[in-house]
Amino acid sequence: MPASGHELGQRLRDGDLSAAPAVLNLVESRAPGHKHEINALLQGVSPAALGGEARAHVVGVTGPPGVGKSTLLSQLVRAWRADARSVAVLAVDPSSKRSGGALLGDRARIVVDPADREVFIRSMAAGGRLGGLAPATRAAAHALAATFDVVVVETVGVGQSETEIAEVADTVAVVVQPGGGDVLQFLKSGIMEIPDVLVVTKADLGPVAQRTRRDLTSALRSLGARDTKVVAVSALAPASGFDELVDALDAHRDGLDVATRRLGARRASALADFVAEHGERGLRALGGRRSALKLLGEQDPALDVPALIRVLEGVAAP
Ligand SMILES: Nc1nc2c(ncn2[C@@H]2O[C@H](COP(=O)(O)OP(=O)(O)OP(=O)(O)O)[C@@H](O)[C@H]2O)c(=O)[nH]1
Ligand SMILES: [Mg+2]
Repeated sequence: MPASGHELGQRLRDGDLSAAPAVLNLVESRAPGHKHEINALLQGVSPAALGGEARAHVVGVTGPPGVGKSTLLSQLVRAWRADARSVAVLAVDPSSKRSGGALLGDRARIVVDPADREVFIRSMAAGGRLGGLAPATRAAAHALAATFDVVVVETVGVGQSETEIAEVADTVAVVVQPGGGDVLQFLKSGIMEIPDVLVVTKADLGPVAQRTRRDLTSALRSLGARDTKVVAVSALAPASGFDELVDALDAHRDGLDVATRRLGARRASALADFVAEHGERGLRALGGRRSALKLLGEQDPALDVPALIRVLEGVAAP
């Protein structure tokens, strides 16, 4: 039986990083009564319970399969740890479902110091489609944000996946392969929303990485997105570009109205969780996505995600 949500909420509020494994066990639990406990947990880490927004910088890292996200995170975690920031990484693994079959054989794991108690890494199952987040991942990210300095959600995808990750993350970094023309095309054609930070990996491959960086920078400029930083990194030894990447992520967070972004994230998460549970049929009962979002937008900003879901359920099935 997983630990109680109430008790875990208290441990997270007390700054107890060692609560993380039990938090993951609870949010992934299928045991009877688990939902009630998850709701208690989320209530325990809501802004009302915390007396403000959760402390963490929630960072989404997304990009095509095999681009180098996990290798990059090994270095990024090292850089954050050198700065004494505690880090939790939730790596969404699409391989458990069929549409995520494009994975390379040479997939790398995130490598961290196993003795370091201020780093927590966990793989989680994906939601319904590539780039999708499961309700358990959203809940875990919300909960761990109360305690860790940085919470990372790694997802595989390109194109529309960053929209979904933007629903939980303060800052979305899209990772691009040198010569990765598809991201450039997606950006230019508007298929892809403009990310907060773009990262060109594998800079050790030579001039092609710098060219990709320049192409992306000029594409962003022509789209009017001058604030989006494009950083080139090499994650293989000797690693390079990580100080600049840490700075770019921090700069985005510093420029952010966190309360507004988090409020939007809670509302979007509530709708996504509602749809995961009640399907398109449930969404139709709300009069579609637009009217569901309008309804959510009229709610008290202090409501946590489970309370917002109850509002939707009350309207869909009065
Ligand atoms: N040359 C070079 N190779 C890299 C770099 N970063 C990653 N790789 C290689 O790229 C391959 C894929 O790296 P991963 O970190 O697994 O990529 P990923 O994006 O996490 O992959 P998925 O999780 O499967 O989508 C591995 O063989 C890495 O060694 C880099 O900076 N330079
Ligand atoms: Mg990976």
